Amino acid sequence: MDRQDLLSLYRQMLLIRRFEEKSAEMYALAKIAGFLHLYIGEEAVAVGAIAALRPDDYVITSYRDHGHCLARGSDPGKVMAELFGKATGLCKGKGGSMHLVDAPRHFMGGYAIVGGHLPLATGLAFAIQYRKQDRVVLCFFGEGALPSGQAHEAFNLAALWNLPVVFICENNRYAMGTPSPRGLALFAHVLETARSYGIPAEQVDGMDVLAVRRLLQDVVGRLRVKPGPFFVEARTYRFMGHSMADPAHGHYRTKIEVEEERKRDPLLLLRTIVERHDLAHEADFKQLEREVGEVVTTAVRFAEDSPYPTPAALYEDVLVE
Ligand SMILES: Cc1ncc(C[n+]2csc(CCOP(=O)(O)OP(=O)(O)O)c2C)c(N)n1
Repeated sequence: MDRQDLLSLYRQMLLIRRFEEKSAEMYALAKIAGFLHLYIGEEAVAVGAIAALRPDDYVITSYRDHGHCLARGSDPGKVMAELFGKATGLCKGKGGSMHLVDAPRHFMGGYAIVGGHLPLATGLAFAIQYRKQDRVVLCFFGEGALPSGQAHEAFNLAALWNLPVVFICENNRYAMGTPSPRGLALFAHVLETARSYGIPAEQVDGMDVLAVRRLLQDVVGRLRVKPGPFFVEARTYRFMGHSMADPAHGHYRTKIEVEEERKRDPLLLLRTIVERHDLAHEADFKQLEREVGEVVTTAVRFAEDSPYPTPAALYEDVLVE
């Protein structure tokens, strides 16, 4: 990878980080209502994986979706306006944080029901096969979705019909306030869960954007030629609470653990590599901070200045018999 590529990955992760820090601030000011689940700490998974895609490939994810949407190239102003519930938002302010969708970018959402979107991912992959295309689907979800019935139905059909879908399990070791080893009988057997359906599976360091990108480039390249599902377990960690309603650690994990994990901050890891290879320096990173800061400020200004949907909008985009 050259300097340009490396800095582009860094910039995307930085944008997600600063965008979400700002949205947390806006939430505290009550400019954003409802739920707000931050992806801070997990940026390398979405950025690394989505970097391996073509623009016509599909991406689908859970409610922790800001990072994936921004990594797919959605306009930060429209994403922020959606969080604000404004008419200029990605979904005209009707979806909010958990339901971002950007169809022109083939970003299919944003789903709040744990495990609910896995069958949709399989369905998208079926559509690709039916139309004889060489596109792929990336489906992101937390490890908490793994024991759900829908996940198994999705794995079964994807394996049975050799559908081009990569299931990416973002294993951050917690499902809300429950350490996953306490809630999931399969926690020690995540890869075997997929393999039991005949789906090849690999683990990757989800804090290392380059490792994620390398694996996904390899997998996606192979799936285009020989379709079939693949399963990735990305070992990652969320630095914030489950949602803005929760503290960063609370009773279920210690402050020391969070501090320890922060030493492997994906931004820090990439920056260290770039600096070690003498490809960029303090001034370059300061410049990136300035640029990204400006993008986020502009996004907030756009959201603030935008109107709320009118009452009449209640009757638009609704399927009525
Ligand atoms: C079917 C269903 N059950 C319960 C919930 C409530 N809930 C929201 S998030 C969550 C934990 C999910 O954890 P995980 O899948 O590991 O994802 P993470 O939040 O760690 O990214 C639960 C139980 C839900 N949204 N949907």
